Amino acid sequence: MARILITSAIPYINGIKHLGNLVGSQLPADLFARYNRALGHEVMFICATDEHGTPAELAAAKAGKPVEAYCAEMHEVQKELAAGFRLSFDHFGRSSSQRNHRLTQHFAGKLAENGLIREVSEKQVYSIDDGRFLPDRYIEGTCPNCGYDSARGDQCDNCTKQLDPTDLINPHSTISGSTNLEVRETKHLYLMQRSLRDKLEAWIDSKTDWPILTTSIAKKWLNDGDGLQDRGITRDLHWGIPVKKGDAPWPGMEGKVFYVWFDAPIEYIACTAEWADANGLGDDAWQRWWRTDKGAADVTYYQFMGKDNVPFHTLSFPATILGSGEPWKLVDYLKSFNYLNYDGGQFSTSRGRGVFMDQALQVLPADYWRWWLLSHAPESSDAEFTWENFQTSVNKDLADVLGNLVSRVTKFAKSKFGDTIPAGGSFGAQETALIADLGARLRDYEGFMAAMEVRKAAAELRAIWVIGNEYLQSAAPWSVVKTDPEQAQAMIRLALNLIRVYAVVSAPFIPDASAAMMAALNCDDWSWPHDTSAALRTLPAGHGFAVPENLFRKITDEERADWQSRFAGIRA
Ligand code: B3M
Ligand code: ZN
Repeated sequence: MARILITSAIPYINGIKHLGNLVGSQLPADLFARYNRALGHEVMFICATDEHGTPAELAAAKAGKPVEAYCAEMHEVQKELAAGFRLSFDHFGRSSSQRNHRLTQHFAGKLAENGLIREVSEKQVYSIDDGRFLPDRYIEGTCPNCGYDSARGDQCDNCTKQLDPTDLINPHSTISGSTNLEVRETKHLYLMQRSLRDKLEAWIDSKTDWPILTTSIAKKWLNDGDGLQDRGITRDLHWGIPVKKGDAPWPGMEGKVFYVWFDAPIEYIACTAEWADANGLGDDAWQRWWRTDKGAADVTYYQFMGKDNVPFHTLSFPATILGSGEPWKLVDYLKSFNYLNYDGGQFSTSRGRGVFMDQALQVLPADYWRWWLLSHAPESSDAEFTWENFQTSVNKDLADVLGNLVSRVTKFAKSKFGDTIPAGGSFGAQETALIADLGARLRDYEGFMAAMEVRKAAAELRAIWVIGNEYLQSAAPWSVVKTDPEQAQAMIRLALNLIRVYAVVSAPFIPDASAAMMAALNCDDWSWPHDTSAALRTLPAGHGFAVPENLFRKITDEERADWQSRFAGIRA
């Protein structure tokens, strides 16, 4: 049994996430967590809301609420939606937790102790009309690297370069649009990432099995131009984690908070401590996941995120960890995703374009979305959601292939042989062939799942469903029953067992349908089919079963057209 730590990028608090966000981090992380639990591994799956920074302050102001209350409310909203999508986090925490306050201050203190923090008096953009400093995201202008005209103060969305607000050409405030900006003096802490460059490079170079997307982004920011830059880790904001050196005050930094990207990844660790607190466990319970001196040496740590988050996880966060000089766990495998587009354009939270998590669940249950999103995950390139494609996938893969098999087999079995699994006959050549074919495909499926090849795993799972249909098509128990009822009984016994195997192996993708299949089989044996032949003999003759409700319904052309126009506009 292995020990597997999984974190998903933690979603910003300021609004409901769209399906592009979901498929780029939380959903594939959930797939991987469920798969590893199904194999019997010990899994810790962590996610949280990312609650600090200007976006949270501004969203709260817009909602007319104090920022603490706004964050508390939005955390509950996101938590409920995560549950709606069956995201099986062991804990869904909050980056504003006391645990994260203490741990973030602890890391900053260690970094200072190790000579990796310097104080910088810097000039920062102050918006006279807004009456405040304008950090990061609330200044837009032209990217000095690629010329994109809507680059944000912290990063260019076009070329992914991490930026400082003063780098921008022709800057303006995104709060008011004002260009009435001036540069004022303020003091900030900088993490001296440059001094950690060699360590970071050696570490990245040791990750020979990372996806190309991940390594190429990491290498790019390590080596491009003048290479890795020291990063400001404090901000002139009210809402955030107060700047302290461990437990001690930090002279000269009163009234300032840590930069949201400094504390957000630390929340992965803090969240595991929140999990321990919530379960009445001591510090050793979470430290055995994170501290290699306290039991985490045998943990394998996987991170899931969209490609825009990769630089922060391959450079900034590892710099914090390595710079602390303490034996914290570093990520072992970083799975990153391209973007999902929406119907000929981009999903966009700020512009309200696309389908958002709450809207999706109002239209159809989670499994339909999980299946489409995962089977079309933007891995090797960007992918696109269209309603036509969604309709086709749901109707063909889920309704015609899987749903139809389950309903056909259970209905036929019940009508011919009653409420229990029939005892007659024995497996012949066709059944033996199916067992061999299924076994080979299951091993391929396991390979893709272990490698987090999400699309390939989905395609293999679909192929696993298809061979069951093909078997039934050619074995044709509905004809055989007329001439050789014993043989037809053996076929149906196999087919009912096949449904159990399908429930087990499909559960990481479509957990609700799997549960319904298992319930119809009056069974709770979720053991993984390592031995295909034995797995297809698990449910014995005489075992009771029922015909389940239709597992999946088809999407009609009218519905498709209706949803397409309903979600064509801008979300209010
Ligand atoms: N909240 C960005 C995002 O939601 C950011 C991720 C933080 S991961 C530590 O894409
Ligand atoms: Zn750029």
